[in-house]
Amino acid sequence: MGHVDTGATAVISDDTRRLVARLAAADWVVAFTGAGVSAESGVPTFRGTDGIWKKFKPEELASMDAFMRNPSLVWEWYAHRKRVIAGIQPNPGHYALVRMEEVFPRFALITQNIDNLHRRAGSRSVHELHGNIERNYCVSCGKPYGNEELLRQSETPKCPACGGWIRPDVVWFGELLPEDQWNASVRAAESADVFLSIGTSNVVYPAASLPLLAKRRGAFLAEINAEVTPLTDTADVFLQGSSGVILPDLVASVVAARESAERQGTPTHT
Ligand code: BV8
Ligand code: ZN
Repeated sequence: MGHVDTGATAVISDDTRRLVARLAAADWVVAFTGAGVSAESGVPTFRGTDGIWKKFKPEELASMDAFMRNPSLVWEWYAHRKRVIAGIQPNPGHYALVRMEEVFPRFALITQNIDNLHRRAGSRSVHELHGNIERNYCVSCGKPYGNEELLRQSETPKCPACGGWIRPDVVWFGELLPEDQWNASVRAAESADVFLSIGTSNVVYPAASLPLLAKRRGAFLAEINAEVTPLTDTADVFLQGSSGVILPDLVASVVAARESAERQGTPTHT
């Protein structure tokens, strides 16, 4: 971790040292994120103490059946999340991932988050596995709609073109993931030198199969998370803590390691 002169020497764990060394020599790096990355921005997670799924059952709100059963209830729930997300900012964890895109020759960011905070922070190559809460479309004619006009309406919005219900462009349980985003994510996982699983409980599929695929294909698998998950035993290293604290330090150490490798003329990546 970047050496902070507090008089006390920052204790660098062995896992961190190994990850910095791997990242310093990496050509292809993939980051895979979940709600934990946005927690420090104020976005409630799903399974955390005040998690969304503690209050509501996923199948009651995040499924087509639920929407068809009660469009207003489901829309109101997403309208509430849209307003919360519109009022918050990315955190240092998001910005560290933007920096990674500049540091590594090849980098991909795969996210389960629908909050658009990675893009708002400046990340460019973002694969959105579960959609984006800033987009909407008509379930009947597919016409796209932005949040602006819809959130102004008091009642549950209907499509002016065909009268169909308008839904958020997110992936609900039982629905297939967007093919282009999924295929690009599989390709990235298969070619990664280092695969970082960050702020996710790794329980929702098929997303949670990506870290396992990367490991099977020889990637060095690192997990950065506030608590252990079903993936922790499979990971080569586990950095426990807050992504908004760990990621900026990690990037600073990797940049320092790559620069000193460059100065010694040792190739930074194989
Ligand atoms: C599908 C969008 C094909 C909507 C979401 C195989 C086995 C078992 C079940 C299945 C399976 N295959 C399919 C299923 C069913 C289902 C599934 O996986 N169910 C689970 C619950 C068992 N999957 C599906 O339905 C998928 N579709 O399979 O289609 C198909 C089609 C027809 C018929 C059959 C199959 C679609 C899944 C996508 C659903 N949509 N989101 C919305 O958001 O409203 S999922 C949603 O929940 C998120 O996108 C995310 O994926 C998931 C939440 O997980 P996380 O993001 O990880 O958040 P969580 O709170 O759980 O964890 C946060 C972690 O961060 C914690 O560990 C915490 O410790 C840590 N943390 C907290 N703060 C910090 C931190 N870490 C670091 N720093 C911090 N500051
Ligand atoms: Zn329509």
